[in-house]
Amino acid sequence: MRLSRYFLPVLKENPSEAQIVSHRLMLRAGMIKQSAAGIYSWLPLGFKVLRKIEDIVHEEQARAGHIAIQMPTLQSADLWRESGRYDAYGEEMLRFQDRGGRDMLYTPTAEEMVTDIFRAHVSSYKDLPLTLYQIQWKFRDEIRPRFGVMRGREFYMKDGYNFDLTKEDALHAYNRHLVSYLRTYERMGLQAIPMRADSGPIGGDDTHEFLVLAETGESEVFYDSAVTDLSFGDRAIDYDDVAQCAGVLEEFTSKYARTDETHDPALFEAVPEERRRVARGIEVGQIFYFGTKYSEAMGAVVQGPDGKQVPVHMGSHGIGVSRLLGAIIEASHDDNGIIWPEGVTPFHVGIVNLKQGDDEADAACEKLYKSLEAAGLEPLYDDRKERAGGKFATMDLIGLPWRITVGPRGLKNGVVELTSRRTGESEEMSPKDAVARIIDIYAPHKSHTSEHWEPMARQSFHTWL
Ligand code: 5CA
Repeated sequence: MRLSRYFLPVLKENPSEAQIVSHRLMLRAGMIKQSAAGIYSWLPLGFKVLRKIEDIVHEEQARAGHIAIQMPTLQSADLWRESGRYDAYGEEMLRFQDRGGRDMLYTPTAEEMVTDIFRAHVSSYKDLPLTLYQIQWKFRDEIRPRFGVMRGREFYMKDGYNFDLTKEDALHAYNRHLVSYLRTYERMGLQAIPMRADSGPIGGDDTHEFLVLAETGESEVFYDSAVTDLSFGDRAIDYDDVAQCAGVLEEFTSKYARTDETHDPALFEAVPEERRRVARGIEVGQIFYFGTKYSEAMGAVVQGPDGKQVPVHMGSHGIGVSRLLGAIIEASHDDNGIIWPEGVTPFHVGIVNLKQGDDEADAACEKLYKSLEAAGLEPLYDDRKERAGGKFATMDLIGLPWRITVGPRGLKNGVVELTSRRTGESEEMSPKDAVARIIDIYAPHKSHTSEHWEPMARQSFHTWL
């Protein structure tokens, strides 16, 4: 993309309504525009990152054997009356009537809808296990929408639902989700710690929230600092292997880590004092096992191996896809702007032409741009007739992890400058070497760390459906 032809409405001033850094930077970098309280339009740069995050979620769900569907945002109240949640959900649910006077709602979550699909089409244990998921807009009429996309009223969520014959099988589905979430967040450059939590209106006893530590987080959290030493890394995992998934759960959840809702001061005391931490966190996901709560209420039964009809065991599993943009920025920024992890960056590399209009500089930039595109990468070329300082400030603000700077002086010596946004370190090299370095940074074989994770393929997320 050439910046002169892009739509990147960056703001010079700090927007006064933004209380936390991620909200401020998303507005300043022209990623979102508020249209009503807690409701946003996604502008090109924000939309691109949202799609990158969505891609990773789809890839990791596919890897775990989960199957994508799409359910409607507008749902009939009747389904929710069957589960008893139409009355129980309260004021967070947006309700309205269609022209025929039928009660409708905008989906805040989709346990009822997915259970209805299941009971219409599945009648035998032979079709189990089954996990269906979607990535879809949700609406919750939060009392205090705030912090931009962090607590929206309309927000984008991955919600998955497992159907299993036995509690044991459903707990394997729970563990499988926990493992796939660890991978998912690490690929986004995040450490999200699974913490024992409270189930709220979804119901059930077994639930973990995934929290990203950040001073601006809305949840108070209590944990053993040993949990922050854990990383999933690039370990091979067989999602059908019950013992392996249980082993990962044990590794990541056996140390003390709880939100304020489930905090137990007596148990916390047992953690060695120097490892006790009280901090704040952003909830970026939650997994639940709730047994037969919905299947019994809604008649989602299958014929078991013994011929008897039994209600299926279920759980639901959510990732706050739109909230993740805020969480990633809270975890990765500096005074000059955002620092995107490679896994989610909207463009792989920025090209800054220090002297637009200079024949040699223009030609060198064009060549870099075309070589990077030919390698399947997306460069953002700042080809505007602006002074260098302004160009650097924009690149720093929007946070591309790598920048190639091209100027007539360097070109005289046959070099351009490659700069890391994270460390600020620059290196001079030939344009050819700079291209090779960028290709190498994003190459599939660099799958060994969370920042250089191998995408399953370089296609769009539609591949995973
Ligand atoms: N049905 C279950 C699992 S699919 C469910 O709804 N879980 S949830 O309520 O925990 O939501 C899942 C995730 O969505 C949360 O962990 C959080 O990251 C995100 N989320 C929830 N409410 C909001 C909100 N108002 N704004 C942005 N993200 C939100």
